[in-house]
Amino acid sequence: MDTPEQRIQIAVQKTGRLTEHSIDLLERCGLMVTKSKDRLICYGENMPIDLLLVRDDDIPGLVSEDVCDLGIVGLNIVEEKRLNLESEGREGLFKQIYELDFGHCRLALAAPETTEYAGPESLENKRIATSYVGIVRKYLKDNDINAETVYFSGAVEIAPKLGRADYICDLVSTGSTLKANGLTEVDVLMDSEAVVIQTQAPLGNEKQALVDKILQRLDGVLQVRESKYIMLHAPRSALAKIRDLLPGSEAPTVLPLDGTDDKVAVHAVCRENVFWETLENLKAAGASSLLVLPVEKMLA
Ligand code: PRT
Ligand code: ZN
Repeated sequence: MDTPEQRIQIAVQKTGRLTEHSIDLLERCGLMVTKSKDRLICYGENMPIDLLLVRDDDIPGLVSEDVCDLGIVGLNIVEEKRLNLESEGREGLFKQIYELDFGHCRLALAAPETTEYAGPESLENKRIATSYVGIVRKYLKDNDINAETVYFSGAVEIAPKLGRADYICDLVSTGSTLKANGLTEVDVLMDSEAVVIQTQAPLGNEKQALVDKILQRLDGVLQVRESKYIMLHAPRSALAKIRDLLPGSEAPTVLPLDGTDDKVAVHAVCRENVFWETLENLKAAGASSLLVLPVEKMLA
């Protein structure tokens, strides 16, 4: 049995927008977890990796304080925590290593529809309600603006109606929450998505090897997300043109076809989606018997 010191702890959001995607991603890296009743910790069954299920706001702190080795959290939360620590004269002891391409949103500034916004200078002497005080203050400082930040832990969008603020700064994905509250997006402070962060504390050799392994698998899972395996037949004379048309592929494999001298089979991994237009262009260049398959795993 592994001692806790030898096991990797990964902090993941307990319940929320990132939970399902985060666990699904780790499962696609080969991790099988036992979901305990209280679901505070999910123990890895086939690897010495456990998931700590917590509020997303706590994740950068847990990784920074070395309670967890890795964490999956929105970049918005990471940046806010980093600025909060910085304002206390401390440094966030975590490094951001991977963008995970889910949980996309933007931290946007919005105002009642009647407000006329002409750039950051319109914020001078105004009140901005937000849960992201650190990021908003930095934005104001960078733009040399004097404005007041009003902290709201949730339901930020009702602040103007309550007369508590002139503007709000909150996360937006579809924009329907803003619309429902009579607000218009006027500026974007940052784009965000889920990221993996890692503690800066040195891990022992064994633990580091396991972290490297899980990160390599993560890389493999992320790389194949859009990747396709494409197979086609082509006349040798059309090879150069066909190679140019294959989207995001490295050197394709060219195989002889039994019974013909001038025709070959071409196999390639394309790291981008393959659209119908691409197939039609390949066909027009002389390709035939085109087949496109999804890629499940990849190890470079
Ligand atoms: O309980 P815990 O603290 O863990 O969860 P939470 O309620 O703080 O976070 P949660 O689950 O709402 O969001 C987790 C992360 O998902 C955020 O930190 C972001 O990185 C990311 N994310 C992506 C979002 C959104 N999209 C999003 N739309 N987080 C919040 N929202 C809010 C938005 O502010 C608005 O109020 O969802 C509402 C709907 O958005 P619209 O624009 O689609 O209407
Ligand atoms: Zn939260």
